[in-house]
Amino acid sequence: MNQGITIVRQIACKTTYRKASLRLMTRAAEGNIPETSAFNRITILLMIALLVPAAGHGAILNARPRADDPADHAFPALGASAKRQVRVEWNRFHDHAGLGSILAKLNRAFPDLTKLYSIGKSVEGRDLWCLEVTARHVGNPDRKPGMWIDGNIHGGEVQGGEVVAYTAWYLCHQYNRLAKVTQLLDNRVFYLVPTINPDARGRWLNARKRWARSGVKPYDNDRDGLVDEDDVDDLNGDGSITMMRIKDPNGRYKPHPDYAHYLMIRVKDDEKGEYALLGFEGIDNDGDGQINEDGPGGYDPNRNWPWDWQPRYVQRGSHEYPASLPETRAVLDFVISHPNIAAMQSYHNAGGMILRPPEREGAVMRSEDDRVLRFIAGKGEKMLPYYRSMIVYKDLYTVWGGEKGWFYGARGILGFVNELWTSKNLYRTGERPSQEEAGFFVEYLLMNDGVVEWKEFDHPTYGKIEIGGTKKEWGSVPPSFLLEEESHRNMAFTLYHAGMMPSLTIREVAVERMADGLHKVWVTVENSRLIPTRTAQDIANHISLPDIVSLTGPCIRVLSSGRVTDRFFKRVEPVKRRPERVELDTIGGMGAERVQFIVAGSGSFTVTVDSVKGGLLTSQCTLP
Ligand SMILES: [Ca+2]
Ligand SMILES: [Ca+2]
Ligand SMILES: [Ca+2]
Ligand SMILES: [Ca+2]
Ligand SMILES: [Zn+2]
Repeated sequence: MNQGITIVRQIACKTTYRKASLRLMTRAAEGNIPETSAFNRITILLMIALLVPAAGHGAILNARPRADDPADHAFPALGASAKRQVRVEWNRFHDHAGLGSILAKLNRAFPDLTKLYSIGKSVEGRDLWCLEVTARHVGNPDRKPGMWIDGNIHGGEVQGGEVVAYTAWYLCHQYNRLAKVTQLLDNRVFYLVPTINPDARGRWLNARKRWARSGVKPYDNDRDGLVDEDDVDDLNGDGSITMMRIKDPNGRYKPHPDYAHYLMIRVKDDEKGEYALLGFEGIDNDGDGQINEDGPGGYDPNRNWPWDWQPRYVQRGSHEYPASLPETRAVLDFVISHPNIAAMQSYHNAGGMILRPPEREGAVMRSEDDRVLRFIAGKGEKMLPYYRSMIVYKDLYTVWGGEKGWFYGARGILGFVNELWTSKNLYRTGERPSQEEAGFFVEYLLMNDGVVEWKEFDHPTYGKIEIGGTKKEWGSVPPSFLLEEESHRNMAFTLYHAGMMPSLTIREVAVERMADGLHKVWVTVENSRLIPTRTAQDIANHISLPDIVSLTGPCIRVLSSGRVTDRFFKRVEPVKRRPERVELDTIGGMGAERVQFIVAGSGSFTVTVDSVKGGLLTSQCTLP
């Protein structure tokens, strides 16, 4: 019989592998192999040769790799170290408690680099957690140039939270490993607040709300005297708010022929439709003849800032008055009490934009400041594929009372809003994908994850309808496997920006002997970064205190002093009173300022540079 073939068939099945080989071994040992053709005999001998070692160590056949943590056996790809004191999966979204626990773990693992506190509370009493990250043992953290970074002011724009938390995680783990990060934390302080709208973040993530731009302070959107009385409803109870449609021969929609399970398209102008769309899942909860007209909140936290604020008849969503929301108020108080903040970054989504003020036509933006912002944004365009550097009012739309407008206008702080994620990243062709290309992505790369198949439902108002379509996660946030990339690239842009905050050194203290026992002391203070200690907006409006260069010594008296306006012709603009200190408007980006003191006396003296946004520096010298 055809024994050889039988055996081959048996060993193809893992579980019978050992049995077959043992049976064969036994038969071979007994010399009991049946007569077969020469071909089969060779096959059998070959099989025996292959099976002998396996039979001799039967245990190997049941062996499995140890099921310990693969991370313990992992090698780092470039970009992040293998040593991860705090392990976080960066391919998912965390709720407020999740983000908080990441910060708490970082704080516990890196006490020398972090301080964790709440800057205030949300409407529902959630803490706005801030992780302060800096090398706490190097210099005074409060005197380092600071960068404010927040995310998620619009509750549904969740990935901003992940980018900020990733930034905290990355900075902590790369300190003392990458020189660039070490330098940043030695010389700068980061105020990282992953979410400044935790209530609505939670609603988007957990309650499956479709839109959660607003915070959750009760608000009567339709002015009927009832507050938040008609939110969307998860009618089919699947945990997601999707769309409603109704069969209608006069409707203007039909299912896409190739992606019918999720994509509805408009029919051609001369084509008959099959369906009418009825908006998001919901019923008329209050019987006013409208569906989903007044959900929780219903304002826009990014229109509530006390700069260029306008009431709701000019700016929709601005809420009752500037900073009427506790979250806005908490950020304002923090920023005002931290005048060392010299840069800001806020994360929204989506669209792939690096947005800078002005936010309305005619609003202030001084050309010196714009030049700096433009340069930094230009770097960002190279770091962030398909992101574009844009001006809010010109390239997007008008915003009254926006956050970054306030940072610049009221505080003189340069900053950006990044609109995270662009669908151009689905295929990286630089083109926005067509409906069909998006459908292809959903079907073949996401295996239809995020799609709810259309199913019939009996609606109290509409009658027989269908519910289905895509879940909220499709479209404005990246899929899991692209989320970490988005976080890293945006963080890298922000760290570049942080690196451009002023960096001061007392380059030179030159002493020159004069007549009558007097000395002339020249101090050169250098700013080796792009951002000035005080922006043009700051100087023009006296927002922060001027930079002060002073000279003191136990046996020294300063007779006169001034800013050197021309170092070659030695022109000096003298100070009128208190000659021991010279006030400077700013120390420009990639530039230097010189100050002259005429002093009497002898012995040691100290030169101090006290810059609100540039830090506190001293230099000890002695008169010859
Ligand atoms: Ca209402
Ligand atoms: Ca409302
Ligand atoms: Ca549903
Ligand atoms: Ca209603
Ligand atoms: Zn937004």
